[in-house]
Amino acid sequence: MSQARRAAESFTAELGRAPLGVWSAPGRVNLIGEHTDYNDGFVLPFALPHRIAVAAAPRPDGLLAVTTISDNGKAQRAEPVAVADLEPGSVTGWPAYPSGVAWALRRQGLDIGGADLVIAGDVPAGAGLSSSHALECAVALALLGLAGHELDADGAPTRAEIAKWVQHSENDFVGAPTGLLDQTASLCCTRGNVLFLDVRSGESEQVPFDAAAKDLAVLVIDTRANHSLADSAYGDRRRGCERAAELLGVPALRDVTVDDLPSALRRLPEELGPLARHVVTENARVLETVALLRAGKMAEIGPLLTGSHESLRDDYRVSCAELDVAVDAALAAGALGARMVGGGFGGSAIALVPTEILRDVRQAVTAAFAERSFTQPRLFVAVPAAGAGRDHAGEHETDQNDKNA
Ligand code: GAF
Repeated sequence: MSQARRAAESFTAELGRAPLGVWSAPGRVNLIGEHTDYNDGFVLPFALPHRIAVAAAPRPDGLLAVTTISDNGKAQRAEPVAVADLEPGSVTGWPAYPSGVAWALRRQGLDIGGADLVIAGDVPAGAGLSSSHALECAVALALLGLAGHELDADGAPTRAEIAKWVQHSENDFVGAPTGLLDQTASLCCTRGNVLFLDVRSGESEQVPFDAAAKDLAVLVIDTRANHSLADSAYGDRRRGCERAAELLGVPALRDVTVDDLPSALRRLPEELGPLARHVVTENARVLETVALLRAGKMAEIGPLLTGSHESLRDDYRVSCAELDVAVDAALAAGALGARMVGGGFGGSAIALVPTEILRDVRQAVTAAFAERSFTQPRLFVAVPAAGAGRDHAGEHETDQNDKNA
């Protein structure tokens, strides 16, 4: 059953009336371009078939009442909050995510009123696949839809604008200093494509990505590790990059080219050099990857993926034992390239694998984890799925089927 249908049926069961509509948004993997978004750089994500769906209806009393439905169908209700009274710090824990979106939309002057929201989803939480952003994007579309701003309609807020508002909610209400990658991926990706986004200009291009047509597959390896360092380390890295840009006299590390790098490194203190080197070389790797994909040379992007991992591991220092084992085992078994994705310190890796050896790579990764007594990883093949939108009966069923690939 699609997540949209689960959310709609749960809404009716919990609240005794039908929702006005259902909106959903996907998780993502980033093919390449990690920790570049908050440096004004380039990213290349695609949407997963896994989605978070929000069934919604307006409430006349101005309260936001949110219920989530767990995998086993159990409902968890957050304390209803008055939308007009929302301010940073007023809501904590998971309800801060939907509340923050309502707050951010109101800050744009949008007439967001009370609502009942029932949320169901299957984006693995804590797996670095952007479940919280999928939740926020789906809530944003639901609240906008209830307020009469139908997505993609004439005069409606654009997807890129909504992504910025969701980022505002995440940064200033939830308190996580994240960039624009995940929200833009969830809102702007399209089925069958990776999204090449220039974060500084906001320009984007849908680049076709049909791995199966090249006898390849993108294997996602959710390591199930989630190290507590992640939040503080993310902020540290971000501040380090901002400081490096300041010392170099540029608006952001995006402005340093690979040719400038040797002289830039001479001017930076020892602890900031590797951060800058990662960002500069990663931006270059994204551009090379896009050029190869445009030229139909998907198999040749493998070394760029692996180069990205090495840079994240050695220079940016956001990998961990589980991610390194996943990458090394996949490569040793014949993957063309592999890398960690997302913020790091746990979560998921991806591997680009010839389909004829997919089974061997899966087995090699599973065996490597067993050998080290790590929790068994969750493995699936990811195919670029549709971005966020309003769900009409059965609309995302094809994507749902892709999850079983
Ligand atoms: C997390 C953040 F939310 C993104 O903005 C991005 O910085 C990513 O880590 C690293 O590329 O997912």
